[in-house]
Amino acid sequence: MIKLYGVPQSRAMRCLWMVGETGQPYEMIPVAIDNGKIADAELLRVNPNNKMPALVDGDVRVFESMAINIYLAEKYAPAMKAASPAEAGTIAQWTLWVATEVEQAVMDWATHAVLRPADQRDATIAATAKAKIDRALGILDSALKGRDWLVGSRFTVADVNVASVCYRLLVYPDLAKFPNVKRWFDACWARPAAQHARKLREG
Ligand SMILES: N[C@@H](CCC(=O)N[C@@H](CS)C(=O)NCC(=O)O)C(=O)O
Repeated sequence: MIKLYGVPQSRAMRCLWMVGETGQPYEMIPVAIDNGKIADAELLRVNPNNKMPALVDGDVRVFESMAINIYLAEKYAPAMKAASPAEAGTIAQWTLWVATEVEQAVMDWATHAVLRPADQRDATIAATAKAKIDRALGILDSALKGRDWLVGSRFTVADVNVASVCYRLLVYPDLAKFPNVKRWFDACWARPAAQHARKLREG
C-alpha cells in the first residue's frame, strides 16, 4: 500500500489531495516531532532531507511534494498526467513556477497577514509578498482566460500542484480581482479529494 509520511497540517496536505484523486488506498504515517523538530528515524530513511512529505510505494521512494504528486499521477491517474511532450512541459512549467516563484510569497503573506498575532506581524514583509502574489495571480488569470484548467481541457496534476501550494490564498481578500483564477480556484477546491484533505487538515 502507498505510505505517505507527514501530517495534514504540513505540505503533506498537497499529496493527501493528490492521493485522494487517484482513489488508491493509502496509509498516512504521522512523523514524530520533538520540541518542534522532526525526530523520526523512519522518515529520515525515506527522505534524507528530514522533511515531510515523503512517499513509499513498494520499491519506490519519492520526496518533494510536487514530485510525489507527479509520480502519483503517472502511476495511478492517467487522465491527470501529461498526454504528450507538450503537456509534460506545461505541467512542469506550472509546477516549477508555483514552487519557485510563488510559494515563498504565499507563506510570507500568510505568516504576516493572517497567522501571526497582530503585534508579531511585519507589515513590510506582508506588503512585499502581496505585490508578488498579485503579479503571479495576474499571470495565472491571463493563462486561465477562456479555459477551465491549466493544461489541456481536463483537470490535471498541474491544477492540484498550483492550487494546493496556494492553499493559504483561500482567504486572500483580493482573489475576486482575478475572476478567472477565482473560478478555477473554487473549482479545484470543490473537488471531493480537496475537501477531504482540507477536512483532515482543519478538523
Ligand atoms: N520543498 C519541500 C519542502 C518540505 C518542507 O519544508 N516540509 C516541512 C513541513 S511543511 C518540514 O518538513 N519541515 C521540517 C524542517 O524543516 O525541519 C516539499 O515541497 O516537499
